Amino acid sequence: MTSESSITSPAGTIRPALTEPDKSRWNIAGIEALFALPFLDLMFRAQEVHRAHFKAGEVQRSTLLSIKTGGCSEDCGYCSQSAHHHTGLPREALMPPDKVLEHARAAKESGSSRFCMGAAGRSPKEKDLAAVIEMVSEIKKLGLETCVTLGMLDEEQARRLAEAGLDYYNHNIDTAPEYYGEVVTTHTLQDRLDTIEKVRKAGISVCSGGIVGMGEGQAGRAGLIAQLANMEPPPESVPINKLIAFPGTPFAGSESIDPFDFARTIAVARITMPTSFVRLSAGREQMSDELQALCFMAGANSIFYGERLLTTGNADTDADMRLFARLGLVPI
Ligand code: SAM
Ligand code: DTB
Ligand code: SF4
Repeated sequence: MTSESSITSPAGTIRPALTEPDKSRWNIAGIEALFALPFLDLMFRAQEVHRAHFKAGEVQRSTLLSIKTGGCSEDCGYCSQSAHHHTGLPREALMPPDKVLEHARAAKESGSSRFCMGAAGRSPKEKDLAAVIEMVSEIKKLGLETCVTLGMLDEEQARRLAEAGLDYYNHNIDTAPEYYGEVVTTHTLQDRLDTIEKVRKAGISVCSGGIVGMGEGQAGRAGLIAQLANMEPPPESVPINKLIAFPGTPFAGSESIDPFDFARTIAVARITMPTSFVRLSAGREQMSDELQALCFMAGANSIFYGERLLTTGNADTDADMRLFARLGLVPI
């Protein structure tokens, strides 16, 4: 529950004063009120919260690699890797550990602090999990943090990953509870929450966020953020992805989200999850430098760094470092 009262902003306009939540519970109305703030007020609030919890300007970098691509049994409407859609994406078996390690070394060299490995699929097969466990322990030796995203896990699988030293497990809730069934039908939001719970119990940090730009509207974005912010505790890492409208997927024709609404989503994530890293994730390649700068202003303090995401391109690393220099951002 948020506490609200009316105060006069320095500019003289009346705006709701939304304090940080009591006992870390946020209700939808409180989150919608944040979205409804005048843009500059919202940005100001997000900066205040950001600076109270993080060093301003420091941005963490994670490099992503698809270690098993395509042919997925699930029907997530945004995903190029679902076998339900006709995206023409070639299916690739699990990448051998030595090749994954080569990519991890290159990521370390480029300055990334975390190496994230993504595998398509509803849940990992035993043979693949054993290989991923080997990858995690080898990559840890390079001095990189590790993150994997392998779909749904059972308790034993989560325990084994934790034992290998896995730092983060990525499992996005993707959209608001009310909108989930419009996006995926082969599993439920509750399935995703159950896996997150098992990951948390195993002692692995949680990376969970969502996608905006799938026609969810502001109410949908508020629902997504409420679900994340009310986790106890909220995910340590919160990726906010801008839909990459992949040809052949049901969401290919989605209308692009207004850039200011995208920045608003980042700001609301920052305010409601003050101690989480908020990652400006998919979609950066299509964003202007100015929109990215606004997102950093809004409290984003992490990016995917490297030429590729999973099946699509990412912003160029040289361009990223030029942008960091122009903005005085400090890569960590
Ligand atoms: N199969 C695993 C899973 O579903 O968790 C891991 C891979 S899945 C591709 C990881 C996340 O990537 C999704 O949950 C979604 O948030 C994001 N993603 C996938 N396709 C995307 C797209 N076209 N645009 C933006 N984000 C996307
Ligand atoms: C996340 O939230 N975004 C990443 C990562 N976690 C696994 C994936 C983005 C995928 C973008 C579309 C693609 O490259 O296939
Ligand atoms: Fe499969 Fe994950 Fe893509 Fe859904 S998001 S279709 S589970 S790879």
